[in-house]
Order: sequence, then C-alpha cells, then structure tokens
Amino acid sequence: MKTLKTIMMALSLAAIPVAVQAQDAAPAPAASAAAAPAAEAVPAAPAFQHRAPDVDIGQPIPGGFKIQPQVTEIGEDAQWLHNSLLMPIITIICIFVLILLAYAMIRFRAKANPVPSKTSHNTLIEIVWTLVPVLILLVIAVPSIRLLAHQYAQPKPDLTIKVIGNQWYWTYQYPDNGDFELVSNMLPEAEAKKRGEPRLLGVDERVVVPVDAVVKVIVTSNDVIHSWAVPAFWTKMDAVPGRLNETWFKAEREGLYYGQCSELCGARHGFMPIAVEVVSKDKFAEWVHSKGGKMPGEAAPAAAAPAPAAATPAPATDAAVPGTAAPAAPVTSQPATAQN
Ligand SMILES: [Cu+2]
Repeated sequence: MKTLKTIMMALSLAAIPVAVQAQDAAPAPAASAAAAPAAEAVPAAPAFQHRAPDVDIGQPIPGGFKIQPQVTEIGEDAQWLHNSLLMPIITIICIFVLILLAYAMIRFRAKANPVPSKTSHNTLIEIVWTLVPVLILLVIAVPSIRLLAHQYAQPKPDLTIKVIGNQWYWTYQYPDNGDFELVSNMLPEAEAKKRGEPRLLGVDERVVVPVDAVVKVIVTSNDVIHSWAVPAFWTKMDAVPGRLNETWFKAEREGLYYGQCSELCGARHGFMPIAVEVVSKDKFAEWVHSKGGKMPGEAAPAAAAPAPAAATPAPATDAAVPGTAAPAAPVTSQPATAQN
C-alpha cells in the first residue's frame, strides 16, 4: 500500500513540469485566466486572441537597411525628413566634394604646375562657400525643429501607460484602467519559434493599446538606465531611475510592433524586447477586461474586486516561465552590482 502511495506521489511530481510547460505554451492571457480560478470563481474572462506577427510591418525587414514603415504622424514626418531631405542633401554634398577633390588633385598637381600659383583670396568664392552652407543648414533646420517641437507637444492623452525598465525585463502599468500591471519577459527561443514570433523580439506579455489613440508613456527604471524604443512609432525614451520621463505616440494602424531596450544596461541588455499590439478600441476593452482591469467611466465591475489578486500572481508566473530574468523582488538589490 505504501509503495503504491509512493508511486502515486512520484507520478504526480513528474506531472508538474508538464503542467508548467502547458502553461508556458498557452498564450499570456490564458495564464492569467488559469491563475484566476484559484483566487475566486471569476466569470470566465474570454481568452483574448492576440495578433500574429506580420513580417512586413513592425519588425526589422530581413536583409533590409531602411527605416521601418512608420505608423505614426511623427514617424512619417521624420521618415520624410530623412529620406527626402537629408539623404539627397548628403549625397549631393558628398559627390560635389569628391569632384572638387579630384579636380584639384589633377588640375593643380605639382608636375603640371612647376611654378605654383600664389593666389590667396577670392572674395566671390569666399562669400559663396560661406553663404551656401548657411542656406543649406537653414533648409534643414526648419523641418527639423518643427519635427522636434511636434514630438514635445503632446496632445491630450486618451490613455496613459507607465513603463518601468528592470534588469532585464519591462513592467507596464495601466493607471487609467484599474492600475493592473504586466511583467514582460522575452520568450525563450524555442517558444518564440513555436508561436511564430521573430527571434529575440517575442515577449510573453505584450503592451496592448487602441488604434488612433494618443498614448502617453511615462518611462522610468528600477535599477539602471534603460531606453524604451519602438522604431515603427519613432519613439525612444530613456528610462532613468528616480526620474519620470514622458513621451507619446498615436499609432494609426493596427498591428504588432516590436522594439528593444536601446541603452546599454548590462549583461542581458540585448534580451529585453518590447512588443506593442495596436488593436481596435473594442478589442482593447476586451483585453483590459481579460486582465481584470476596467475602462474609464466603467463602474467597478464584479471582476474588479478579485482583479488585483488575479492580476498580480499572473505576471509573477509569466516572469518565472522563461527562466531568464529574476522576478521583481531581487531587483532592488541590483544597483550595487550594476556599478561594476
Ligand atoms: Cu535595458
């Protein structure tokens, strides 16, 4: 009888890794849904269907070297400035200087000019080579400063999210939606492959935002300086411990957009990707509810009471799943090591 019991126990222990793997395989919301019943019988939150990655947008183009397709007005302006103004000017200047150099080297070479010219001034040329660069700089400065001003003139936000950098993962808070929090870790390579996510860019918890909404992003850090950057939005903001930096974006196209930490922040700097999923307003509300949050103006729903309990353990499980970064707790002790 005792042996039977031991065998039973051994079997149930062996089943645990399988269960963990199953949770690992399930999409993120399923994981939080799995945590919910343990807390309380929440009215079954519908499993949120996440979007599949699209190789044409929101991620580096294989073999590509150009700027990613932009999906914000700021990004489109910046792309125009780069592609239609700066690149042509740079190209023309490079070719012009190359031709001048070649001309001077051949025309005024020592062999053909045994008696060197003693010319030291030419007023006309001096005026031209002072004025032309000034004019070129003015032509560049006007759209450049306009773009900079536009980036800093934040329209009235429709949604605020708080982004916190950690060595080496991101946490996201949604203060307008019941203040739930997500812990976002990179997917292990095998898992990313299984889900069809690009290598080193897939995460277990995506940031989900509505399309055509001004999203205010408050960026800070728990340990060292990170940088929250999403190329398709033309967004990049340093995450500095003890400081709240602010930026914004308004994505005009639904899709899945990847980014990466863009400030050297330690050994796993290259392994803290960002994934922002832009969805319709209805889908956003659906996602918020699946996370135990609420939409602004919504009376605290029945699910709101168990929400913090349901929302908190879920990210912790997810953080543990990839087996990459430590959960939030040890982070506070990290800055000392970070100075090495
Ligand atoms: Cu970082």
